[in-house]
Amino acid sequence: MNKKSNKLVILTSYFKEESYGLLGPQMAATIINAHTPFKAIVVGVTHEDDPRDLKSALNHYFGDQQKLLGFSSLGGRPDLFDLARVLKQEGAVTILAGPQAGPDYKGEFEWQSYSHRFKGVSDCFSFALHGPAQQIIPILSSGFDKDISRFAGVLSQDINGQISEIPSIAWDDAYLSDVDWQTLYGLKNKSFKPLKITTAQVLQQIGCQHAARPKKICIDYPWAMQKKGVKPAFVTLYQQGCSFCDVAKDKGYLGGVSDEALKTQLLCLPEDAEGRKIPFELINESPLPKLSKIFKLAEESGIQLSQINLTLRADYLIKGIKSLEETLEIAAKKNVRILLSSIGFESFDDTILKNLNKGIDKQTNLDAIKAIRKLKSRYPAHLGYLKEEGANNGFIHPTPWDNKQISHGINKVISMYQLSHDILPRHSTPLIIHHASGLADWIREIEVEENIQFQRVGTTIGWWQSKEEFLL
Ligand code: B12
Ligand code: SF4
Repeated sequence: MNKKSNKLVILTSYFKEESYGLLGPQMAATIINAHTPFKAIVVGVTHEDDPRDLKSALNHYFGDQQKLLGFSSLGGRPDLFDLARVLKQEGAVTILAGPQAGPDYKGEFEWQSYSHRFKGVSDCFSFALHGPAQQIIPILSSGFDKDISRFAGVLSQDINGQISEIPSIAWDDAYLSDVDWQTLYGLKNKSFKPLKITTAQVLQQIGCQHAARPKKICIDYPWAMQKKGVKPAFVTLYQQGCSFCDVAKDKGYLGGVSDEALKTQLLCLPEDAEGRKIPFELINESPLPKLSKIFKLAEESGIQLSQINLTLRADYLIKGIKSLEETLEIAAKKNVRILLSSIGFESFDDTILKNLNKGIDKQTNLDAIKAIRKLKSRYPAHLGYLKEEGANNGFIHPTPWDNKQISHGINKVISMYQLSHDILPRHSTPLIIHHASGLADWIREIEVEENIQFQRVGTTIGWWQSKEEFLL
C-alpha cells in the first residue's frame, strides 16, 4: 500500500468500456511514484463521463490538498482542455505533457500574425512539459512556489504572456523499463475506481525509421482547388515521415530501447488467468527483424507470452516476411499468437499515398496483403490479421485529393482484391491535420499563396471546405 500523502492525478482521454493500458501516462506515473514523494495515478476520462462527477471525484480525492494535475494523450479533446482551464482558474496546478505537449501549448506556427490560427492552450495549463517523464522529478522536488521555467522540457508563460521553452533532455533507457500497470483508474459513481487492463504496450523503438530523415516532396493542392485544364498545382516542402503523422514530428526517429529495458517491460506486464502475460502492442514500426528476440527475452526471464500485436508498414512487412515466418515457427511451438493489429495501408491510390508521403505505393500494399493471406493459410491459429481477430488497419478516407477518378480506382481495387472481407477496417479515418504535422505546413502555404483561410477545429486544421467556399 502506497503511504505517500502528496497526490498527483494524470488525466487522459479514454474510450468507454475499454480495458487497454496507456503506456505513456502509466510509465510517467511509475517514474513519479518511484522517484518523488508524490503518489501518481492515471485517470482515463471517457466522452460519456459527466464533468461534474469528475470534479467531485477530484475534490474528494485531493481533499484539502492543492490539486496537482497532469494531462496527457488528450487526443485534442476540447472538453479536457476546458476542464484544465477551469481547474487552473480554481487554483490547481495543471501540467500538459505527453506527445505534442510543446506544440499544443505554444500554438500553431506564427499564430500571432494570423488571427485564425490555433492559439495554443497555454491559458489552460500552468506549464507544459515536453519529452521524457523523468524531467518532472526535479520540478516536483523544487515545488510550485519556485520558478520552474528553467527546468529541462518546460514551456511556460511569463506575466507578459511570453512563452519560454527549455529544450528536453534525451530519452534514457533507465526510465523506459518499469511500468506499473495498476496505476490506471476510471470514473465510477463520482470516484476513481481501478481499471483492470487486458492489453498493454511494450516500447521497443522510439519514433519511426521512416521519419529519420527529411525528404523534399511535392504535395498536390486539394482537388477542389485544382483548376480545369491547368497543370496540377502543388506545394514543395521538406517532410520527415508521413505527412499526417504526429510521431514523425513529435519523436522523429530516436532508435531502439535496450534489451535490458525491454526485458523489464516484459516482466512488468500483468498476467492472465493462466499465468501468461496479457497481449501487448509492440511499439516498433519495423518490428519483424527483432521479433524473435522478444521470445528469447521472455524465455530468459521465465515468462510465458500470450499474444503480440504488431503495428507496421506494408513495405517493412514485405522486407521482414522471412523473419515473420521464422518467428511464427517459434510462436506456434509456444502457442503464442502474433496479431498484425494495424498495418498502415492508408490508401489504395498512388496519388494519395504520394501526398501522404507514405513512401510506398498501391502495389506495395497489395503485395503485403497477398503475403499475409498466404501466411495465414499456413499459420491459421498463430497468425491473426482479420478484423474479427482484433485488427484495425490504417485506411485514411476522405482526403483532400479525392475525385471521381481516384474514388473509382480505389473502389475497383477494393472489389478486385476483396479488401472489405479481411483488410479494410469497419470505418475509415478521415484525414486529420494536426497543426504541427507535416501537412499543416502544406495547408498554411496554400492559405498564404491563395489568400484563403481554412477553419481551425481545436488542435486540427479543417481541410474539408467546398470548392464554392474557396471561390468566395
Ligand atoms: C501505444 C499507442 C497507443 C495506445 C496507448 C496510448 C498511450 N497514450 O499510451 C492506444 C492503442 C490505446 C492508443 C490509442 C490512441 N492513440 Co495512440 N499511439 C500509440 C503509439 C503507437 C505509442 C505511444 C507510446 O506509448 N509511446 C511511448 C511512450 C513511452 O512515449 P509517450 O507516450 O510520449 O510518453 C512519454 C512522455 O511523453 C511522457 N509522458 C506521457 N504522459 C505524461 C504525463 C505526465 C504527467 C508526464 C510528466 C509525462 C508524460 O512520459 C512518457 C515516458 O517518458 C503512438 C505512436 C508512436 N509510435 O509513438 C500513438 C499516438 C500517441 N496515438 C495517437 C492517437 C491519435 C491515438 C488515438 C486518439 C487514436 C484514436 N483516434 O483512437 C487513441 C486514443 C488514445 C487514448 N488516450 O485512449 C497519436 C497522438 C497524437 C497527439 N497529438 O496526441 C500518436 C502520436 C499516433 C500518431 N501517429 O499520430 N495509442
Ligand atoms: S505514420 Fe507510421 S510509418 Fe508513417 S511516419 Fe508515422 S509512425 Fe512512421
